[in-house]
Amino acid sequence: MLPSRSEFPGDFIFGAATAAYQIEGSGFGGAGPSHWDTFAATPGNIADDSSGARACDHYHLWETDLDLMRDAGFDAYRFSTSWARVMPDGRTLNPEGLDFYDRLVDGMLERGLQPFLTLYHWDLPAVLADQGGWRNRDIAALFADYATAVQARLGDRLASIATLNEPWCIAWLSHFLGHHAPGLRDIRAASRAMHHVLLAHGTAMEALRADGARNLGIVLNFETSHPVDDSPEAAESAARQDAIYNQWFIRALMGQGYPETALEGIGPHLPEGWQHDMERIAAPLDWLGVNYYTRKLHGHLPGPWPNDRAEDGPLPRTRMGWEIRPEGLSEFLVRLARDHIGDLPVLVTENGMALEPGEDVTEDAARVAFIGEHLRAARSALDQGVNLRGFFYWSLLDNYEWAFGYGPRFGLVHVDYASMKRTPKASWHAFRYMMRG
Ligand code: PNW
Repeated sequence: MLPSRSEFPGDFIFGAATAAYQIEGSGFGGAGPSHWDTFAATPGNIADDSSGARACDHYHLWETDLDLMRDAGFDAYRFSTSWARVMPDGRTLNPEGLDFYDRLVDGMLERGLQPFLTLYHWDLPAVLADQGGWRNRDIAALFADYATAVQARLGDRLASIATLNEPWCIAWLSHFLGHHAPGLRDIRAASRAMHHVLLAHGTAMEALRADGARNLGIVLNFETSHPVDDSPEAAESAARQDAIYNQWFIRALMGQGYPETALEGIGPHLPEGWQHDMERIAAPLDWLGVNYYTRKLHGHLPGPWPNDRAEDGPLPRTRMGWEIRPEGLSEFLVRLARDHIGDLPVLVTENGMALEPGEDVTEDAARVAFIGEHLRAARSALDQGVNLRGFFYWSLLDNYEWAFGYGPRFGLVHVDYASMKRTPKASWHAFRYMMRG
């Protein structure tokens, strides 16, 4: 059972989230290829060697999907625009792409759903990736141009805009750990990306403000870092990962500077003169988005900085292997308010779980329990004074789970990838029951 809606403030926003590449289908409607199309085309990069070429065919079934959002009774829908669809070469407008999002936003308003846009959820135009992508400083101005083009067309009807989804994933997971496009394992590339994502955010913020855009934010992912044992090396490793994962971005955004523990290894590779960008990066935000899924245990690994070994501990896990630890959500929200953001409005922009294969059915009681526990953790953060304004479940639909392909299913709604039939799961019904209050 989910908690009752009346346990939350009257204007608390409930919604579900998706991302363009994971649901739309790519490579038609005038869209250019993104670096995810090229990354997925290399055998071995994706668990089932699949791509987002068809995904959930949301590009054609978007009305059905918005109906599912409305019928669940949600207040808001968090979606993303694809840069490669809006600008196939990263620079030139594709009117057909913007037309699609124009219809989508009108469709949300017709159904009483507030449109929460994310401008970048990882589908970088392949042309820009070939020019160095997030390693190249030019990305900042190009991203700002893309942001203002979308704002010019949709801005009058949007409830809010997030610049980037999960800079840690864009920079570190993709350029140091190599799990996501462009699949690099290179500390220099990763370090530059760690700075350029933030510079792109700050540059876009400035341009969007100048164009009168409202309610601007960014979405960060957080993962509590715990030492794997009681050795001093493990304590050091957990602290280092906390600095890279949980502090790097929020500190810079709040004008607190990059954390020393992370600068030790990243600093030597940062672009020259990076200090002069810090003011632009710290452009005032209207809200912060928090994505929370799990925790990690960290220990020492021989090798070059950051010589970390990450593990999952003994708690029950989801299909992703991620431990379930709801109290981490309230801990993070409280810590963010105390150490970084104070009273700034915050939204949980993603939280969700994938089920074990075989459990990927519509009777997803484990998911209902997971959501209930995390909503209670969100409620606890409110009780502790956090200015929490809403909660978005990840995801509305089963969809393309990046490097894991179509295996893990996060949806409130089951998708049959052969027929594209949508079937609401018990978790969708639980939300519907809750939303009716
Ligand atoms: C988020 N990690 O990704 C994304 O915003 C979604 O697109 C994605 O489907 C969802 O979480 C579930 O995975 C993450 O390795 C991917 O720490 C990987 C990590 C964190 C977040």
